[in-house]
Amino acid sequence: MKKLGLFLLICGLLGIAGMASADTTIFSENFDTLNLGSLNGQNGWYSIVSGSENVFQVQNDIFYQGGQAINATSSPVNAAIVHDITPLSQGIATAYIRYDSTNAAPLVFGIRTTNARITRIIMRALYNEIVITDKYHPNGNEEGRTILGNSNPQTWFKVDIEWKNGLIRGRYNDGTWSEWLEPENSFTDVERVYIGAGTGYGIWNAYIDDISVKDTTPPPPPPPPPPSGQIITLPVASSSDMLAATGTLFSDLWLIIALFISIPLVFVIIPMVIDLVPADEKKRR
Ligand SMILES: [Ca+2]
Repeated sequence: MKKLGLFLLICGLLGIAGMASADTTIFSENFDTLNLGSLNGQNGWYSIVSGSENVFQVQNDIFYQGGQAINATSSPVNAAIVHDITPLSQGIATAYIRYDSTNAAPLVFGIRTTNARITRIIMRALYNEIVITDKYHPNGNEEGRTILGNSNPQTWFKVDIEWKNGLIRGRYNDGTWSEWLEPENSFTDVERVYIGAGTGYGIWNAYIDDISVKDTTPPPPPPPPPPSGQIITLPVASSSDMLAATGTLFSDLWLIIALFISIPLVFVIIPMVIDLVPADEKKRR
């Protein structure tokens, strides 16, 4: 029973190890242990837009989980703050977003390379709408926006961005994924996640919490089995075959015994008999 238990334990551990190799979380941020106040400079987050360093604030009034989240405050410019991640050609970035009035400024969650934006999910409070973009559209037109779903104020919702083979797609509240989109800025690896906020709005009660990034690269295929020869199937001997084989063995034994007897007869006994013949007899011959 002990051996059986050990066997099952090893199987269980191998199973757990196998599960861990798929969809590994490579980055997560819940903001719960950061100091209240500006996010810029804390835990690897840094602003990439001059003049927006203090737009994103750690606060503990409204949060999705833990006890703290980020609130976007008034900004004189379109703000962006980023966190570097291990470059990843295939993955899913997830965040939870909320706004408390339809006048809230747009809040953005997105992925980037070091040098350029790839895509972003925009919370458009004015329209109770969540969209993903594949074009920059600096003039604010609707081109390059795909609606993922309709949202509601004062309700946390989940957004996902998936990327693979240079394409991106989005999902709202675990619903249906959008189609795969080709972003205006091509990319090989995602290198940063970022939070953004638009300027020109008077209300800034938008929040973001619980950001994570998963590596969805499939595990490498198992190595091929070592080369092996042809599998030989040995015939199973019947009882009659066994008896016949036993008979052959005994007849062989008798042959061996006869040889053992005849060898001394030829080489020892016969010469002895010859030597017993008298010498004169030999001469006579
Ligand atoms: Ca939190």
